[in-house]
Amino acid sequence: MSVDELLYRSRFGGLWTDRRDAHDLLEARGAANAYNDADVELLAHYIDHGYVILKKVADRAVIDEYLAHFEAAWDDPPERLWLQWNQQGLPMDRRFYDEMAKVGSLHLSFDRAGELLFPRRVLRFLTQIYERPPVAFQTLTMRKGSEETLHIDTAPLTLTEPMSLVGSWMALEDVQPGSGEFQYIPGSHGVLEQLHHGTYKGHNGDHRAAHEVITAKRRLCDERGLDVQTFMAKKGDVLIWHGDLLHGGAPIEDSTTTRKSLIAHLMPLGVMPTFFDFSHAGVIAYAGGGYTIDTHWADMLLGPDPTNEWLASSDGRVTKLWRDWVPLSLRRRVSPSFAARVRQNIFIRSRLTRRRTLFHDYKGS
Ligand SMILES: O=C(O)CCC(=O)C(=O)O
Repeated sequence: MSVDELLYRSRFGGLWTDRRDAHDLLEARGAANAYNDADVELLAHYIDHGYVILKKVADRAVIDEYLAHFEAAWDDPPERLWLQWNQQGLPMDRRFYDEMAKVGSLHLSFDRAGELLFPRRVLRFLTQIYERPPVAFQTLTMRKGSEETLHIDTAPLTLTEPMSLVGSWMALEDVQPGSGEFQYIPGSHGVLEQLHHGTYKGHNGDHRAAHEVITAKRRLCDERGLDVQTFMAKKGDVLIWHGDLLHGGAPIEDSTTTRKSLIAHLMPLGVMPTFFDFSHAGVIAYAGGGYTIDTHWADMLLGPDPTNEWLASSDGRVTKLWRDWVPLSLRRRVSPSFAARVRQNIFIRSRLTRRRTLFHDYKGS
């Protein structure tokens, strides 16, 4: 057994909250007044159960503004806005208004995105587990429940530090019973780690291997008596979950209901997603704290337009850190199946943007 395996539950290391001695660290830090009592309680809960619920943390006025922006986007979408529907990436279109569609990174065109994604208590908690500033690398905004089967995010959303992945789910309205509530299995992050083909943290597009990992994880949860819980959230409540926590959306029993929600997928500053070629993306700092990846990387290639809404909504600092930071060797080390998936994604994306020529440099690497 390697030193890392002794120190961490995962063979891929993790945050300090993933260490086997996390409770000792927490106790020592609490005693040194690094955290207040409420912090200690939340952090201990996160270590043991792999999630925390922060009630009424988001400003309702900001949520209402975001919902108005979301509503308007169906008829007049911001440039390049896309959605996921039925496993496909498609341009935003009102045809999907009443469907189970996930709208990607709408926050980039929203003036108050920093306030929405990083309410004070959310920012505090993320900064405590990361010990670095948090970065939202992707958001998904939904009108309806996803009916997504229980899964773990570390499988599709690979990062240079795979175990630093965290999700946040915000209720944009009070959740109604039967609306396809967000579900999760407390403690499922802590069962014996299951890897794809016994080796990979990410599934790299191999859905059969992903299914095997989920099935094995669920069996381990059953053996431990870990049960599915439902998040009956009120507007403005946020649930933050560990990348290895099983979660998903319950079946929709009442199709007349909406379940407006916002997911952010997060990592610490300095980490890099590897499930997609983000090497041209910049990072935007929000005035109140926290960052986002600017996924309008095509704009970065062409030169950012300072009048862009997304740029105006930040404090104006757009850094090329991302591009400079990524070692060029990284892209040469990806497995063939991962590279194939990247190319497939690039093709889908390029059909959306009709700018295929922008990607020739990746293919050449
Ligand atoms: O909001 C939900 O229903 C869960 C969605 C989810 O986990 C996902 O999009 O990966």
